[in-house]
Amino acid sequence: TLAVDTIRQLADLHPKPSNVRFQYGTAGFRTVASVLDSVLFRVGVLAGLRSKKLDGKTIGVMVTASHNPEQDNGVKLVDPRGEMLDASWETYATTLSNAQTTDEFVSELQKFVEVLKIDLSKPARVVYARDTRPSGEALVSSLEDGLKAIGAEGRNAGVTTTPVLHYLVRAINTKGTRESYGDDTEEAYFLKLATAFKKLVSTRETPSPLLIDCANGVGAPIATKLAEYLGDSLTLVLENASITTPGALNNSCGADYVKTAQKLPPSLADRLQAGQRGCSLDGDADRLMYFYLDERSQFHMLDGDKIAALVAAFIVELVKTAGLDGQIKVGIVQTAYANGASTKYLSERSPVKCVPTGVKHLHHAAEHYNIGIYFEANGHGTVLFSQPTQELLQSYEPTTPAQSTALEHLRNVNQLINQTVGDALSDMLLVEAVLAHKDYSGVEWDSLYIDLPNRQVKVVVADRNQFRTEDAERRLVSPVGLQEKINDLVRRYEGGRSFVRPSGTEDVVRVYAEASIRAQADELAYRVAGLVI
Ligand code: NG1
Ligand code: ZN
Repeated sequence: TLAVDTIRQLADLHPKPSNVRFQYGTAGFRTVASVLDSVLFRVGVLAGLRSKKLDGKTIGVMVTASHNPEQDNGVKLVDPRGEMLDASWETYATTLSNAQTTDEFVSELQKFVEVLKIDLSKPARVVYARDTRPSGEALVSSLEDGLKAIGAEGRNAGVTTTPVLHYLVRAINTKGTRESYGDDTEEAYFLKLATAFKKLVSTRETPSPLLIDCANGVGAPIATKLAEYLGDSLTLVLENASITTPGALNNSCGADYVKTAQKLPPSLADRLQAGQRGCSLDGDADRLMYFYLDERSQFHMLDGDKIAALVAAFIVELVKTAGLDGQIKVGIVQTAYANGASTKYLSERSPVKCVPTGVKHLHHAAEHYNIGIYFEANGHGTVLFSQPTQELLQSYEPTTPAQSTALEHLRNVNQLINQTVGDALSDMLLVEAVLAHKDYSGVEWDSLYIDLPNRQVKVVVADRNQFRTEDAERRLVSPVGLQEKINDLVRRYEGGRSFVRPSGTEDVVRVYAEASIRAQADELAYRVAGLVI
């Protein structure tokens, strides 16, 4: 049975604020940090139950609010293979977080244990980490109270990136098995990435230094450590690495700023040389945006779609050169936010599937391919090699030197890419490796295809739940009649495309529009926004 007295005592220390409704959304719980104390406690308890339910497998908990402002925080759970929490448990998380009193909380817990048939005698193990947010330390101690309440064994992975935490979860749970993912330490993660990268670029010229905008977040200390492992193979120049300056996190910098403003962070204005490659991480280093300035100091952005195009072309070519194109099918997964030009480019090379926003949708769709490549336009993405494909890469016997080299590269890409979740640093090394192989600068990469001008706007509405979509969020079914009005507008714009959907992470509705001409894309976005209000 549950240790009800202990749970009560500890739960009383973390009362739920009244008048707040929590929701476990696409990125877990995420809101202003000051109201999250009870949520963290309860997530601790829930993580313990999840672990017990899965026979003591280790569950991950990440405390972060990613690209959100510094005063926000959040928490999400990671399942044993390093993937997002199973969707059916999201509802339990929401219910538990909204229990108004300790009594209500305890009775909800008892209900779960019964309904889900959780064997409480099983062990519970949880590994957790946080980003650099000042609110993180106190929230982690609330989480620890939750673990204590349910009797879970906790392992504190300290201040690290979301992808490192996902790596650790998978490494812990696959230790000593055929699917072993590596040692369960941060050092092993760095070594795995750096070793694969060095092998991939060993025959290439050393790339010129890469500037990294760390968003003044946890990417800074982690990239600093990674740089030591990379040695001379790649020089990283870290900018926006002030993790203790109040208010600096994600402020006019980072991957989300670059993607939405479509601008160079002002802090980099005299840091980035013309022609030099630069990239931005977000606040927990799971998103990556590249960019460069041309000779006229014009800013060019290379987003998640451009990364997908670069990586997909490389992998498809390697598979073919290795003589494996009959056996390995490569597929791409995107969302409605993918630039229309990227979808066109990619579908000429591989099957492309469109799924609703949110990593779990992309990840699951990508699992259906032998090699599944997914990237959100905002720079979150990865490449998944199915288990049989990984085994094939190990056992395959090449018949020519060219096949042998391509096979070796594929094996190294498989090691380099973080297959649990989008990982800005792992993705960055993959991009650098491909650029080195292709002898591409930002200019050649950028010219794979020309982005259609596009604009995203947020609209604050009375109730975003009124907005419901179908067809991978490309069409509204509610409010009734609105989609027809959007269609009428879109028809008037050359190359026009627009869609509206409720955000899963903010209390807003998002409008996306693209058109052949910049001014038209902007105008279409604002006019559709006008329909939504
Ligand atoms: P919402 O707020 O549901 O649009 C945003 C991003 C997603 C995803 C999640 C999780 C856009 C348009 N949306 O979701 O792609 O990254 O945050 O962080 O970028
Ligand atoms: Zn993030």
